[in-house]
Amino acid sequence: MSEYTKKIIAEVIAKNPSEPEFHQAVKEVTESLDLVFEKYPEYEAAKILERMVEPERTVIFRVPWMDDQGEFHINRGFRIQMNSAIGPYKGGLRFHPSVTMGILKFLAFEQVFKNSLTTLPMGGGKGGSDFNPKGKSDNEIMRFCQSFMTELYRHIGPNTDVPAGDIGVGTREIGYLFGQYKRLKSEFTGVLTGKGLNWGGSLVRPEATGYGVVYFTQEMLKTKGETIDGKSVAVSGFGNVAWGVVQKINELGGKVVTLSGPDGYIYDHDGIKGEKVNYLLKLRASNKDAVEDYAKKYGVEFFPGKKPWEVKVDVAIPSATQNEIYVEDAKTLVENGCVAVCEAANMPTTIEAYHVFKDAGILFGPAKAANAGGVATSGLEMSQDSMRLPWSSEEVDRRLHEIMVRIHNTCRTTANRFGTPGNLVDGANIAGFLKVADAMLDQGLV
Ligand code: 2IT
Repeated sequence: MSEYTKKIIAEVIAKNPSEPEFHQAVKEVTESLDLVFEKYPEYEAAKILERMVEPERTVIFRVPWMDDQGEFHINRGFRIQMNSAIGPYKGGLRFHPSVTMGILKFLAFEQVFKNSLTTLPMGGGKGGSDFNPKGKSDNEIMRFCQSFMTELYRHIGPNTDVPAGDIGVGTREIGYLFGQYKRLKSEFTGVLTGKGLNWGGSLVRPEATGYGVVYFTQEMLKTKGETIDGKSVAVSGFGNVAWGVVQKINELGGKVVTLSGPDGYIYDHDGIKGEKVNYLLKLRASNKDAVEDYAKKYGVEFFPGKKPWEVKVDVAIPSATQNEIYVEDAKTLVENGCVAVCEAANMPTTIEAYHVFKDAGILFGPAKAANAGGVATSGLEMSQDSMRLPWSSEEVDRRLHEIMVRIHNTCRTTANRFGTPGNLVDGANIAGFLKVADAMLDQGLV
């Protein structure tokens, strides 16, 4: 790393001392950007990266709500408006007890690069709350969402900032949030994405992140003359993203043999297919945040407290959350003959574990490129909302597929151009950066 980027990282750590995930995300991007700064000194001169690590705005607010027994609860709500150089802030809301400023800043930072890669006009943002949906009733979720929006509404808007879902926020939560926004503003607009189909949502948005990851994996495999057909796949998580991944892998002739939750992982030798796929939606809606029920229901093995990376598979698609693949997991996957890892969750691989994959020379799809199909389809939802004209699922899926092929191409050609052929991490970081950085230069001191 250059002295310049080392200095930036030291400053980020000093200024944000209790945000290790944010440090990690900045480090990971910065490892690639030295290649840019050497070639184009104008970005360093204009302190573009120093600006990009500082959010344009952050909002923290109190979210008071009452449970079904009448007890008061206070949670913390956040929205990080990271970068609006190429469009309105765009990014999901995460409801999970692990949510802190540092987690959301890492996600917002990643989102800036990801949204840039989609080719659609979206800036980057992220938000959420430390609210834990586990064990909550539907009414409790609704009251929480209404209270959350009662503050958030003044900071967002269809041309300002357009939130969506993330962990703990699906169509149900988006519905309650949207309903409250509409009451407060007397406005029916595309202020959120991931909406229901009857009220401005887009076909294929629920599946889009998972589909996009598999399209991206398909493109990676193609460069080695391989396909998904006949491949065994380990998936972690069991939520919305995993659900989409499983469907598309099945469609393309692959077999997903694992899923995981905070409680452990399940191994289904026959593959997760047929009605088992939609059972994932029930697991998620149950608010139990556990995967063991799958093993009980379908009589397959459950490994408590373990992660699926010990299973011998051809492809790994981490789809749960950040930092779920460590060095030891990476080594095991490589030793077991895994040929491709594609990140469906945000930052599931630690920097050290990524270096294991890189040194082994296996295919690696970084999240900000590989999982961009979710937010890209949110962008397509925004287009449909603006036109007030819904597209067919074929139309949306065709555009999503095209976007994923294009992102993969961009990552490859950018990696070539900067002298790291085949390195999609460098390609994604650099291509994502350049578009935003150039827009910032064009707009002056912003
Ligand atoms: O991490 C992500 O890209 C998302 N949670 C989706 C964001 C969006 O605005 O659709």
